[in-house]
Amino acid sequence: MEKKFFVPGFNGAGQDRSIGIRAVNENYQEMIEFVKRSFKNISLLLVAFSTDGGTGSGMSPLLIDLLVDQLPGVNVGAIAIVPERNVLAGNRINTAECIEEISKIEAISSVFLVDNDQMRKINPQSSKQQIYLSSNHQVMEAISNLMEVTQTSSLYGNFDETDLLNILNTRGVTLISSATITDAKTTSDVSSKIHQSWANSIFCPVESTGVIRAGLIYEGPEKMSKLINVPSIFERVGDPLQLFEGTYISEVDPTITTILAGLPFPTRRLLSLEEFLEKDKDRLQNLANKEHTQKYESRVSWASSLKTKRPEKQAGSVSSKLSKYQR
Ligand SMILES: Nc1nc2c(ncn2[C@@H]2O[C@H](COP(=O)(O)OP(=O)(O)OP(=O)(O)O)[C@@H](O)[C@H]2O)c(=O)[nH]1
Ligand SMILES: [Mg+2]
Repeated sequence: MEKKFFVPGFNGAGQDRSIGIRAVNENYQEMIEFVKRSFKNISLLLVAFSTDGGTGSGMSPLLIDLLVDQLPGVNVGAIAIVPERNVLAGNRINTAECIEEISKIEAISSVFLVDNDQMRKINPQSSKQQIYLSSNHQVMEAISNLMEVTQTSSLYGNFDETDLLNILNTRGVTLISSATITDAKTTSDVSSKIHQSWANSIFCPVESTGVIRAGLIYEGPEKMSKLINVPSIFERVGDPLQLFEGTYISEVDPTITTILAGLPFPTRRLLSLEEFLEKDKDRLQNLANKEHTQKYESRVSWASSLKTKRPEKQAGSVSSKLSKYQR
């Protein structure tokens, strides 16, 4: 069933975040009631929005901050879209403001940063719609696959719902990725396949160390599972505080799914969006000032007088005309 709530009286924000914020300010009670009514018995709520528009970007940080208090027993996280590299200043400003606000919410759980650039890298020729569709699809697929795994039992070690929630309730940036390791011959092959999957997922690539909680799920033949070496997998990002593992032996192509949670915000990726503004600061400031000062001066204003009408004609007296023609 589709569950949608349209905030009455609002129809998009035209990239103006303050309109999104105002919509929540004026309607938060109805919005929270709607969420409570629509999603019963949940343990995690993920709020999905794009950071570079006005509506979602403006609304979501405030809404999440309210929801974390108003939904007892529910953890609240975010699925936030980071725009493609080539977007213009207005979008970049919104993303920077939105991500900063999201990162400061104290009681937030996982923040998934869906990077539209990642899809673009793989499909440079695709339309925006194709990029959006396939990234939406992959995000949902990644999350629902994980939930499916938690419903499966294994003699070799379960990855259950509590494990998943433990990871997803971690505050910070979270990433899910899968690597097929069919051709791997050594433990280092396996580790490097996993590292590649961190760089090529639909989420912002992992940039630095600092994973707090992680999950590692293996599906495939038993023989390949021997090539998994935890220290070498985490060498690049540092050992997490807790690792939750699941091993599911079957004859499918060997696949390793990793979940990294508690990562710091990807400074380099976000800087690449911000740098464009910094580099173009003077020109952008000029553009903004010009809006209020610019004028056009016509060179033919003198010509306006050509059109001035003759003064109202005053009826002369008959006698004066008669006398004028008198001979
Ligand atoms: N991955 C993905 N990105 C999307 C999708 N829809 C929108 N985007 C991203 O969201 C950005 C802006 O989206 P908008 O739909 O304009 O944002 P909004 O929240 O509606 O805000 P306003 O239109 O300004 O009111 C785009 O530049 C994309 O980065 C989607 O379905 N998938
Ligand atoms: Mg829109």
